[in-house]
Amino acid sequence: MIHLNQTGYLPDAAKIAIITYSCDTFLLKDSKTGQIVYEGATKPYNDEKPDEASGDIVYHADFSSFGKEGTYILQAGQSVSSPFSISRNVYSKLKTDLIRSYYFQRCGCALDAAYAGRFVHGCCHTAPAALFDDPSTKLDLSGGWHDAGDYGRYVTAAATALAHLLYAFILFPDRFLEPLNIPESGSTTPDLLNECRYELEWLLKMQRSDGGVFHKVSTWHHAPFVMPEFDTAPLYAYAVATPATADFAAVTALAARIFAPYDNDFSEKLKAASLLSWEFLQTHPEFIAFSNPPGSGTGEYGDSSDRDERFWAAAELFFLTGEARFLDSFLVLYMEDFSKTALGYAAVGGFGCLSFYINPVFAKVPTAEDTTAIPVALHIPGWTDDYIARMPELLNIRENIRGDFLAAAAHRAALIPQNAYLVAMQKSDYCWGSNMTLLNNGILLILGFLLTGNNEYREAALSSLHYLLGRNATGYSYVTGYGTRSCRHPHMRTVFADGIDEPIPGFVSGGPNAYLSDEFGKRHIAEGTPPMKCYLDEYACYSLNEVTIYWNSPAVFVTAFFDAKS
Ligand code: 9MR
Ligand code: ZN
Repeated sequence: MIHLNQTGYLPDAAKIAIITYSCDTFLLKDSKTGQIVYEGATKPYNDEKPDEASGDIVYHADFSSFGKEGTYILQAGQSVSSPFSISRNVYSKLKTDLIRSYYFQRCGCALDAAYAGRFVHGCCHTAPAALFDDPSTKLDLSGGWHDAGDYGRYVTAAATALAHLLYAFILFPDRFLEPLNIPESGSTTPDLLNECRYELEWLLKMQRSDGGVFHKVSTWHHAPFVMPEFDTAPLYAYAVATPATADFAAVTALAARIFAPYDNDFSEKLKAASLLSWEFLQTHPEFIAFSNPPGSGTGEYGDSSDRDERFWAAAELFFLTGEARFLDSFLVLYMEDFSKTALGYAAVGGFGCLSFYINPVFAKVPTAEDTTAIPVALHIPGWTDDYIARMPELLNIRENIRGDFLAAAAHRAALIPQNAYLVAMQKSDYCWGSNMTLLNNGILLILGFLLTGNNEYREAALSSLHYLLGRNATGYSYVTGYGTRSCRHPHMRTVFADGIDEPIPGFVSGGPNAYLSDEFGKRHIAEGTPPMKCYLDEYACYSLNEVTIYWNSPAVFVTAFFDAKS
């Protein structure tokens, strides 16, 4: 087969297709006219030795120097590739659909045909939730986004998705100006923020009056494969936990800062909620973990520490309020031993560092010559003379943060030439939700580029998109609706039950998982299958083919970065 990015390539970027059979030359043809536009020789990868991650012996067809916009197919021997585009806007529509996926995950309302087209659903999950420890107490926890293929709503997962989306907005605000055709479109607030607000309004309901935050609201077991309005089992507000509480404090502070110019009242509400959760964390310095009550079966989202979540909250509250107590906590926690580059749902240290690094109090004015300056255009209060005196100390921390991000980017970039599919992944990365690792690597590589101006990092980041969109050993594009061979049967209740053949477009599948954690996968994937091939496009495969809000969000970050308008 010929594996390439089935959506396509930017004109100025490297363009390499991967061929899994022996051939010497290849042709690039205009997909409509059949006219040959480019010819080249293939290059055997690694002396025709099988690749560890995929098991494949491959040949690379490099047509990087061809940059004319159009739609093409690549032919090598008798086989032809999927058609793909070369265009400056090649990721625009994809970016929009990746963001619109959040509208399709809205809970607590009906999806209207005006916005959802064929993919409507009725109003769901509006019944009050019973407090798990005291079921006679009922709470309104309606709203927010369904987490994934299931209908649970989980705070740490929500905070992660919001973090990817909101930091992308801070870094590249000009990529989020197009209307998304959601109910709030037409307001003066960018639609990405309107969509995030839907989640934030729900998040605010998850806070208890003492500032503690419920870990999740869900039924006792996952629903059967029915549309959400038919999932009427009782809802529970599960226990308060400190990772959820600290994530809540972090992301509401971040959102308060971002929403201030658009809606001051909402911003103030977010700020007050964030401060209240911070107070809870101060009176509960101990780690309050969450684990599923015995016999229950919805998502657990366990964690082994809350130090990184507290760290992220301290960073955001410092930049929101300018108060020294938050800076002091941030500096103490920074010295502790947790990943400073992780951007996941259990490890969030990277969000705290990113927040600190990109804050405008440190930013230089960007110029054409100096690509290391990061453009940020948000209002930040509280920068006083005291901090100017502490600047050398802060700049020192910032330099360390830069070093950590660069080390992570360099480590990831170095993996690319070591595997046949030229992706920044190692064997152990092919676990449940491997596409999140893939896309978070894309973010780290984008940061590598922004911090150095080194184009190799930009190319390396693109390799994550190429893999996601088809240049991988299964040949699937892991985004529904994108590519001629994209996944069509994601483990997603709405997509299964809506009676429509096509999946809703714009959802990222979890991707290959060598640990095969679901029954169908275990039965149908042979032992010893190389990790990159441990994938099936099957509804039953929740450990290979589910979707989640925090797998779409790093994809939004990466596509938004590459969707530059100039
Ligand atoms: O994404 C999560 C993955 O990293 C874990 O290995 C897995 C098992 O604990 O859970 C995944 O999260 C699922 C969550 O628990 C419930 N909603 C769907 C999520 C994706 O499969
Ligand atoms: Zn719902």
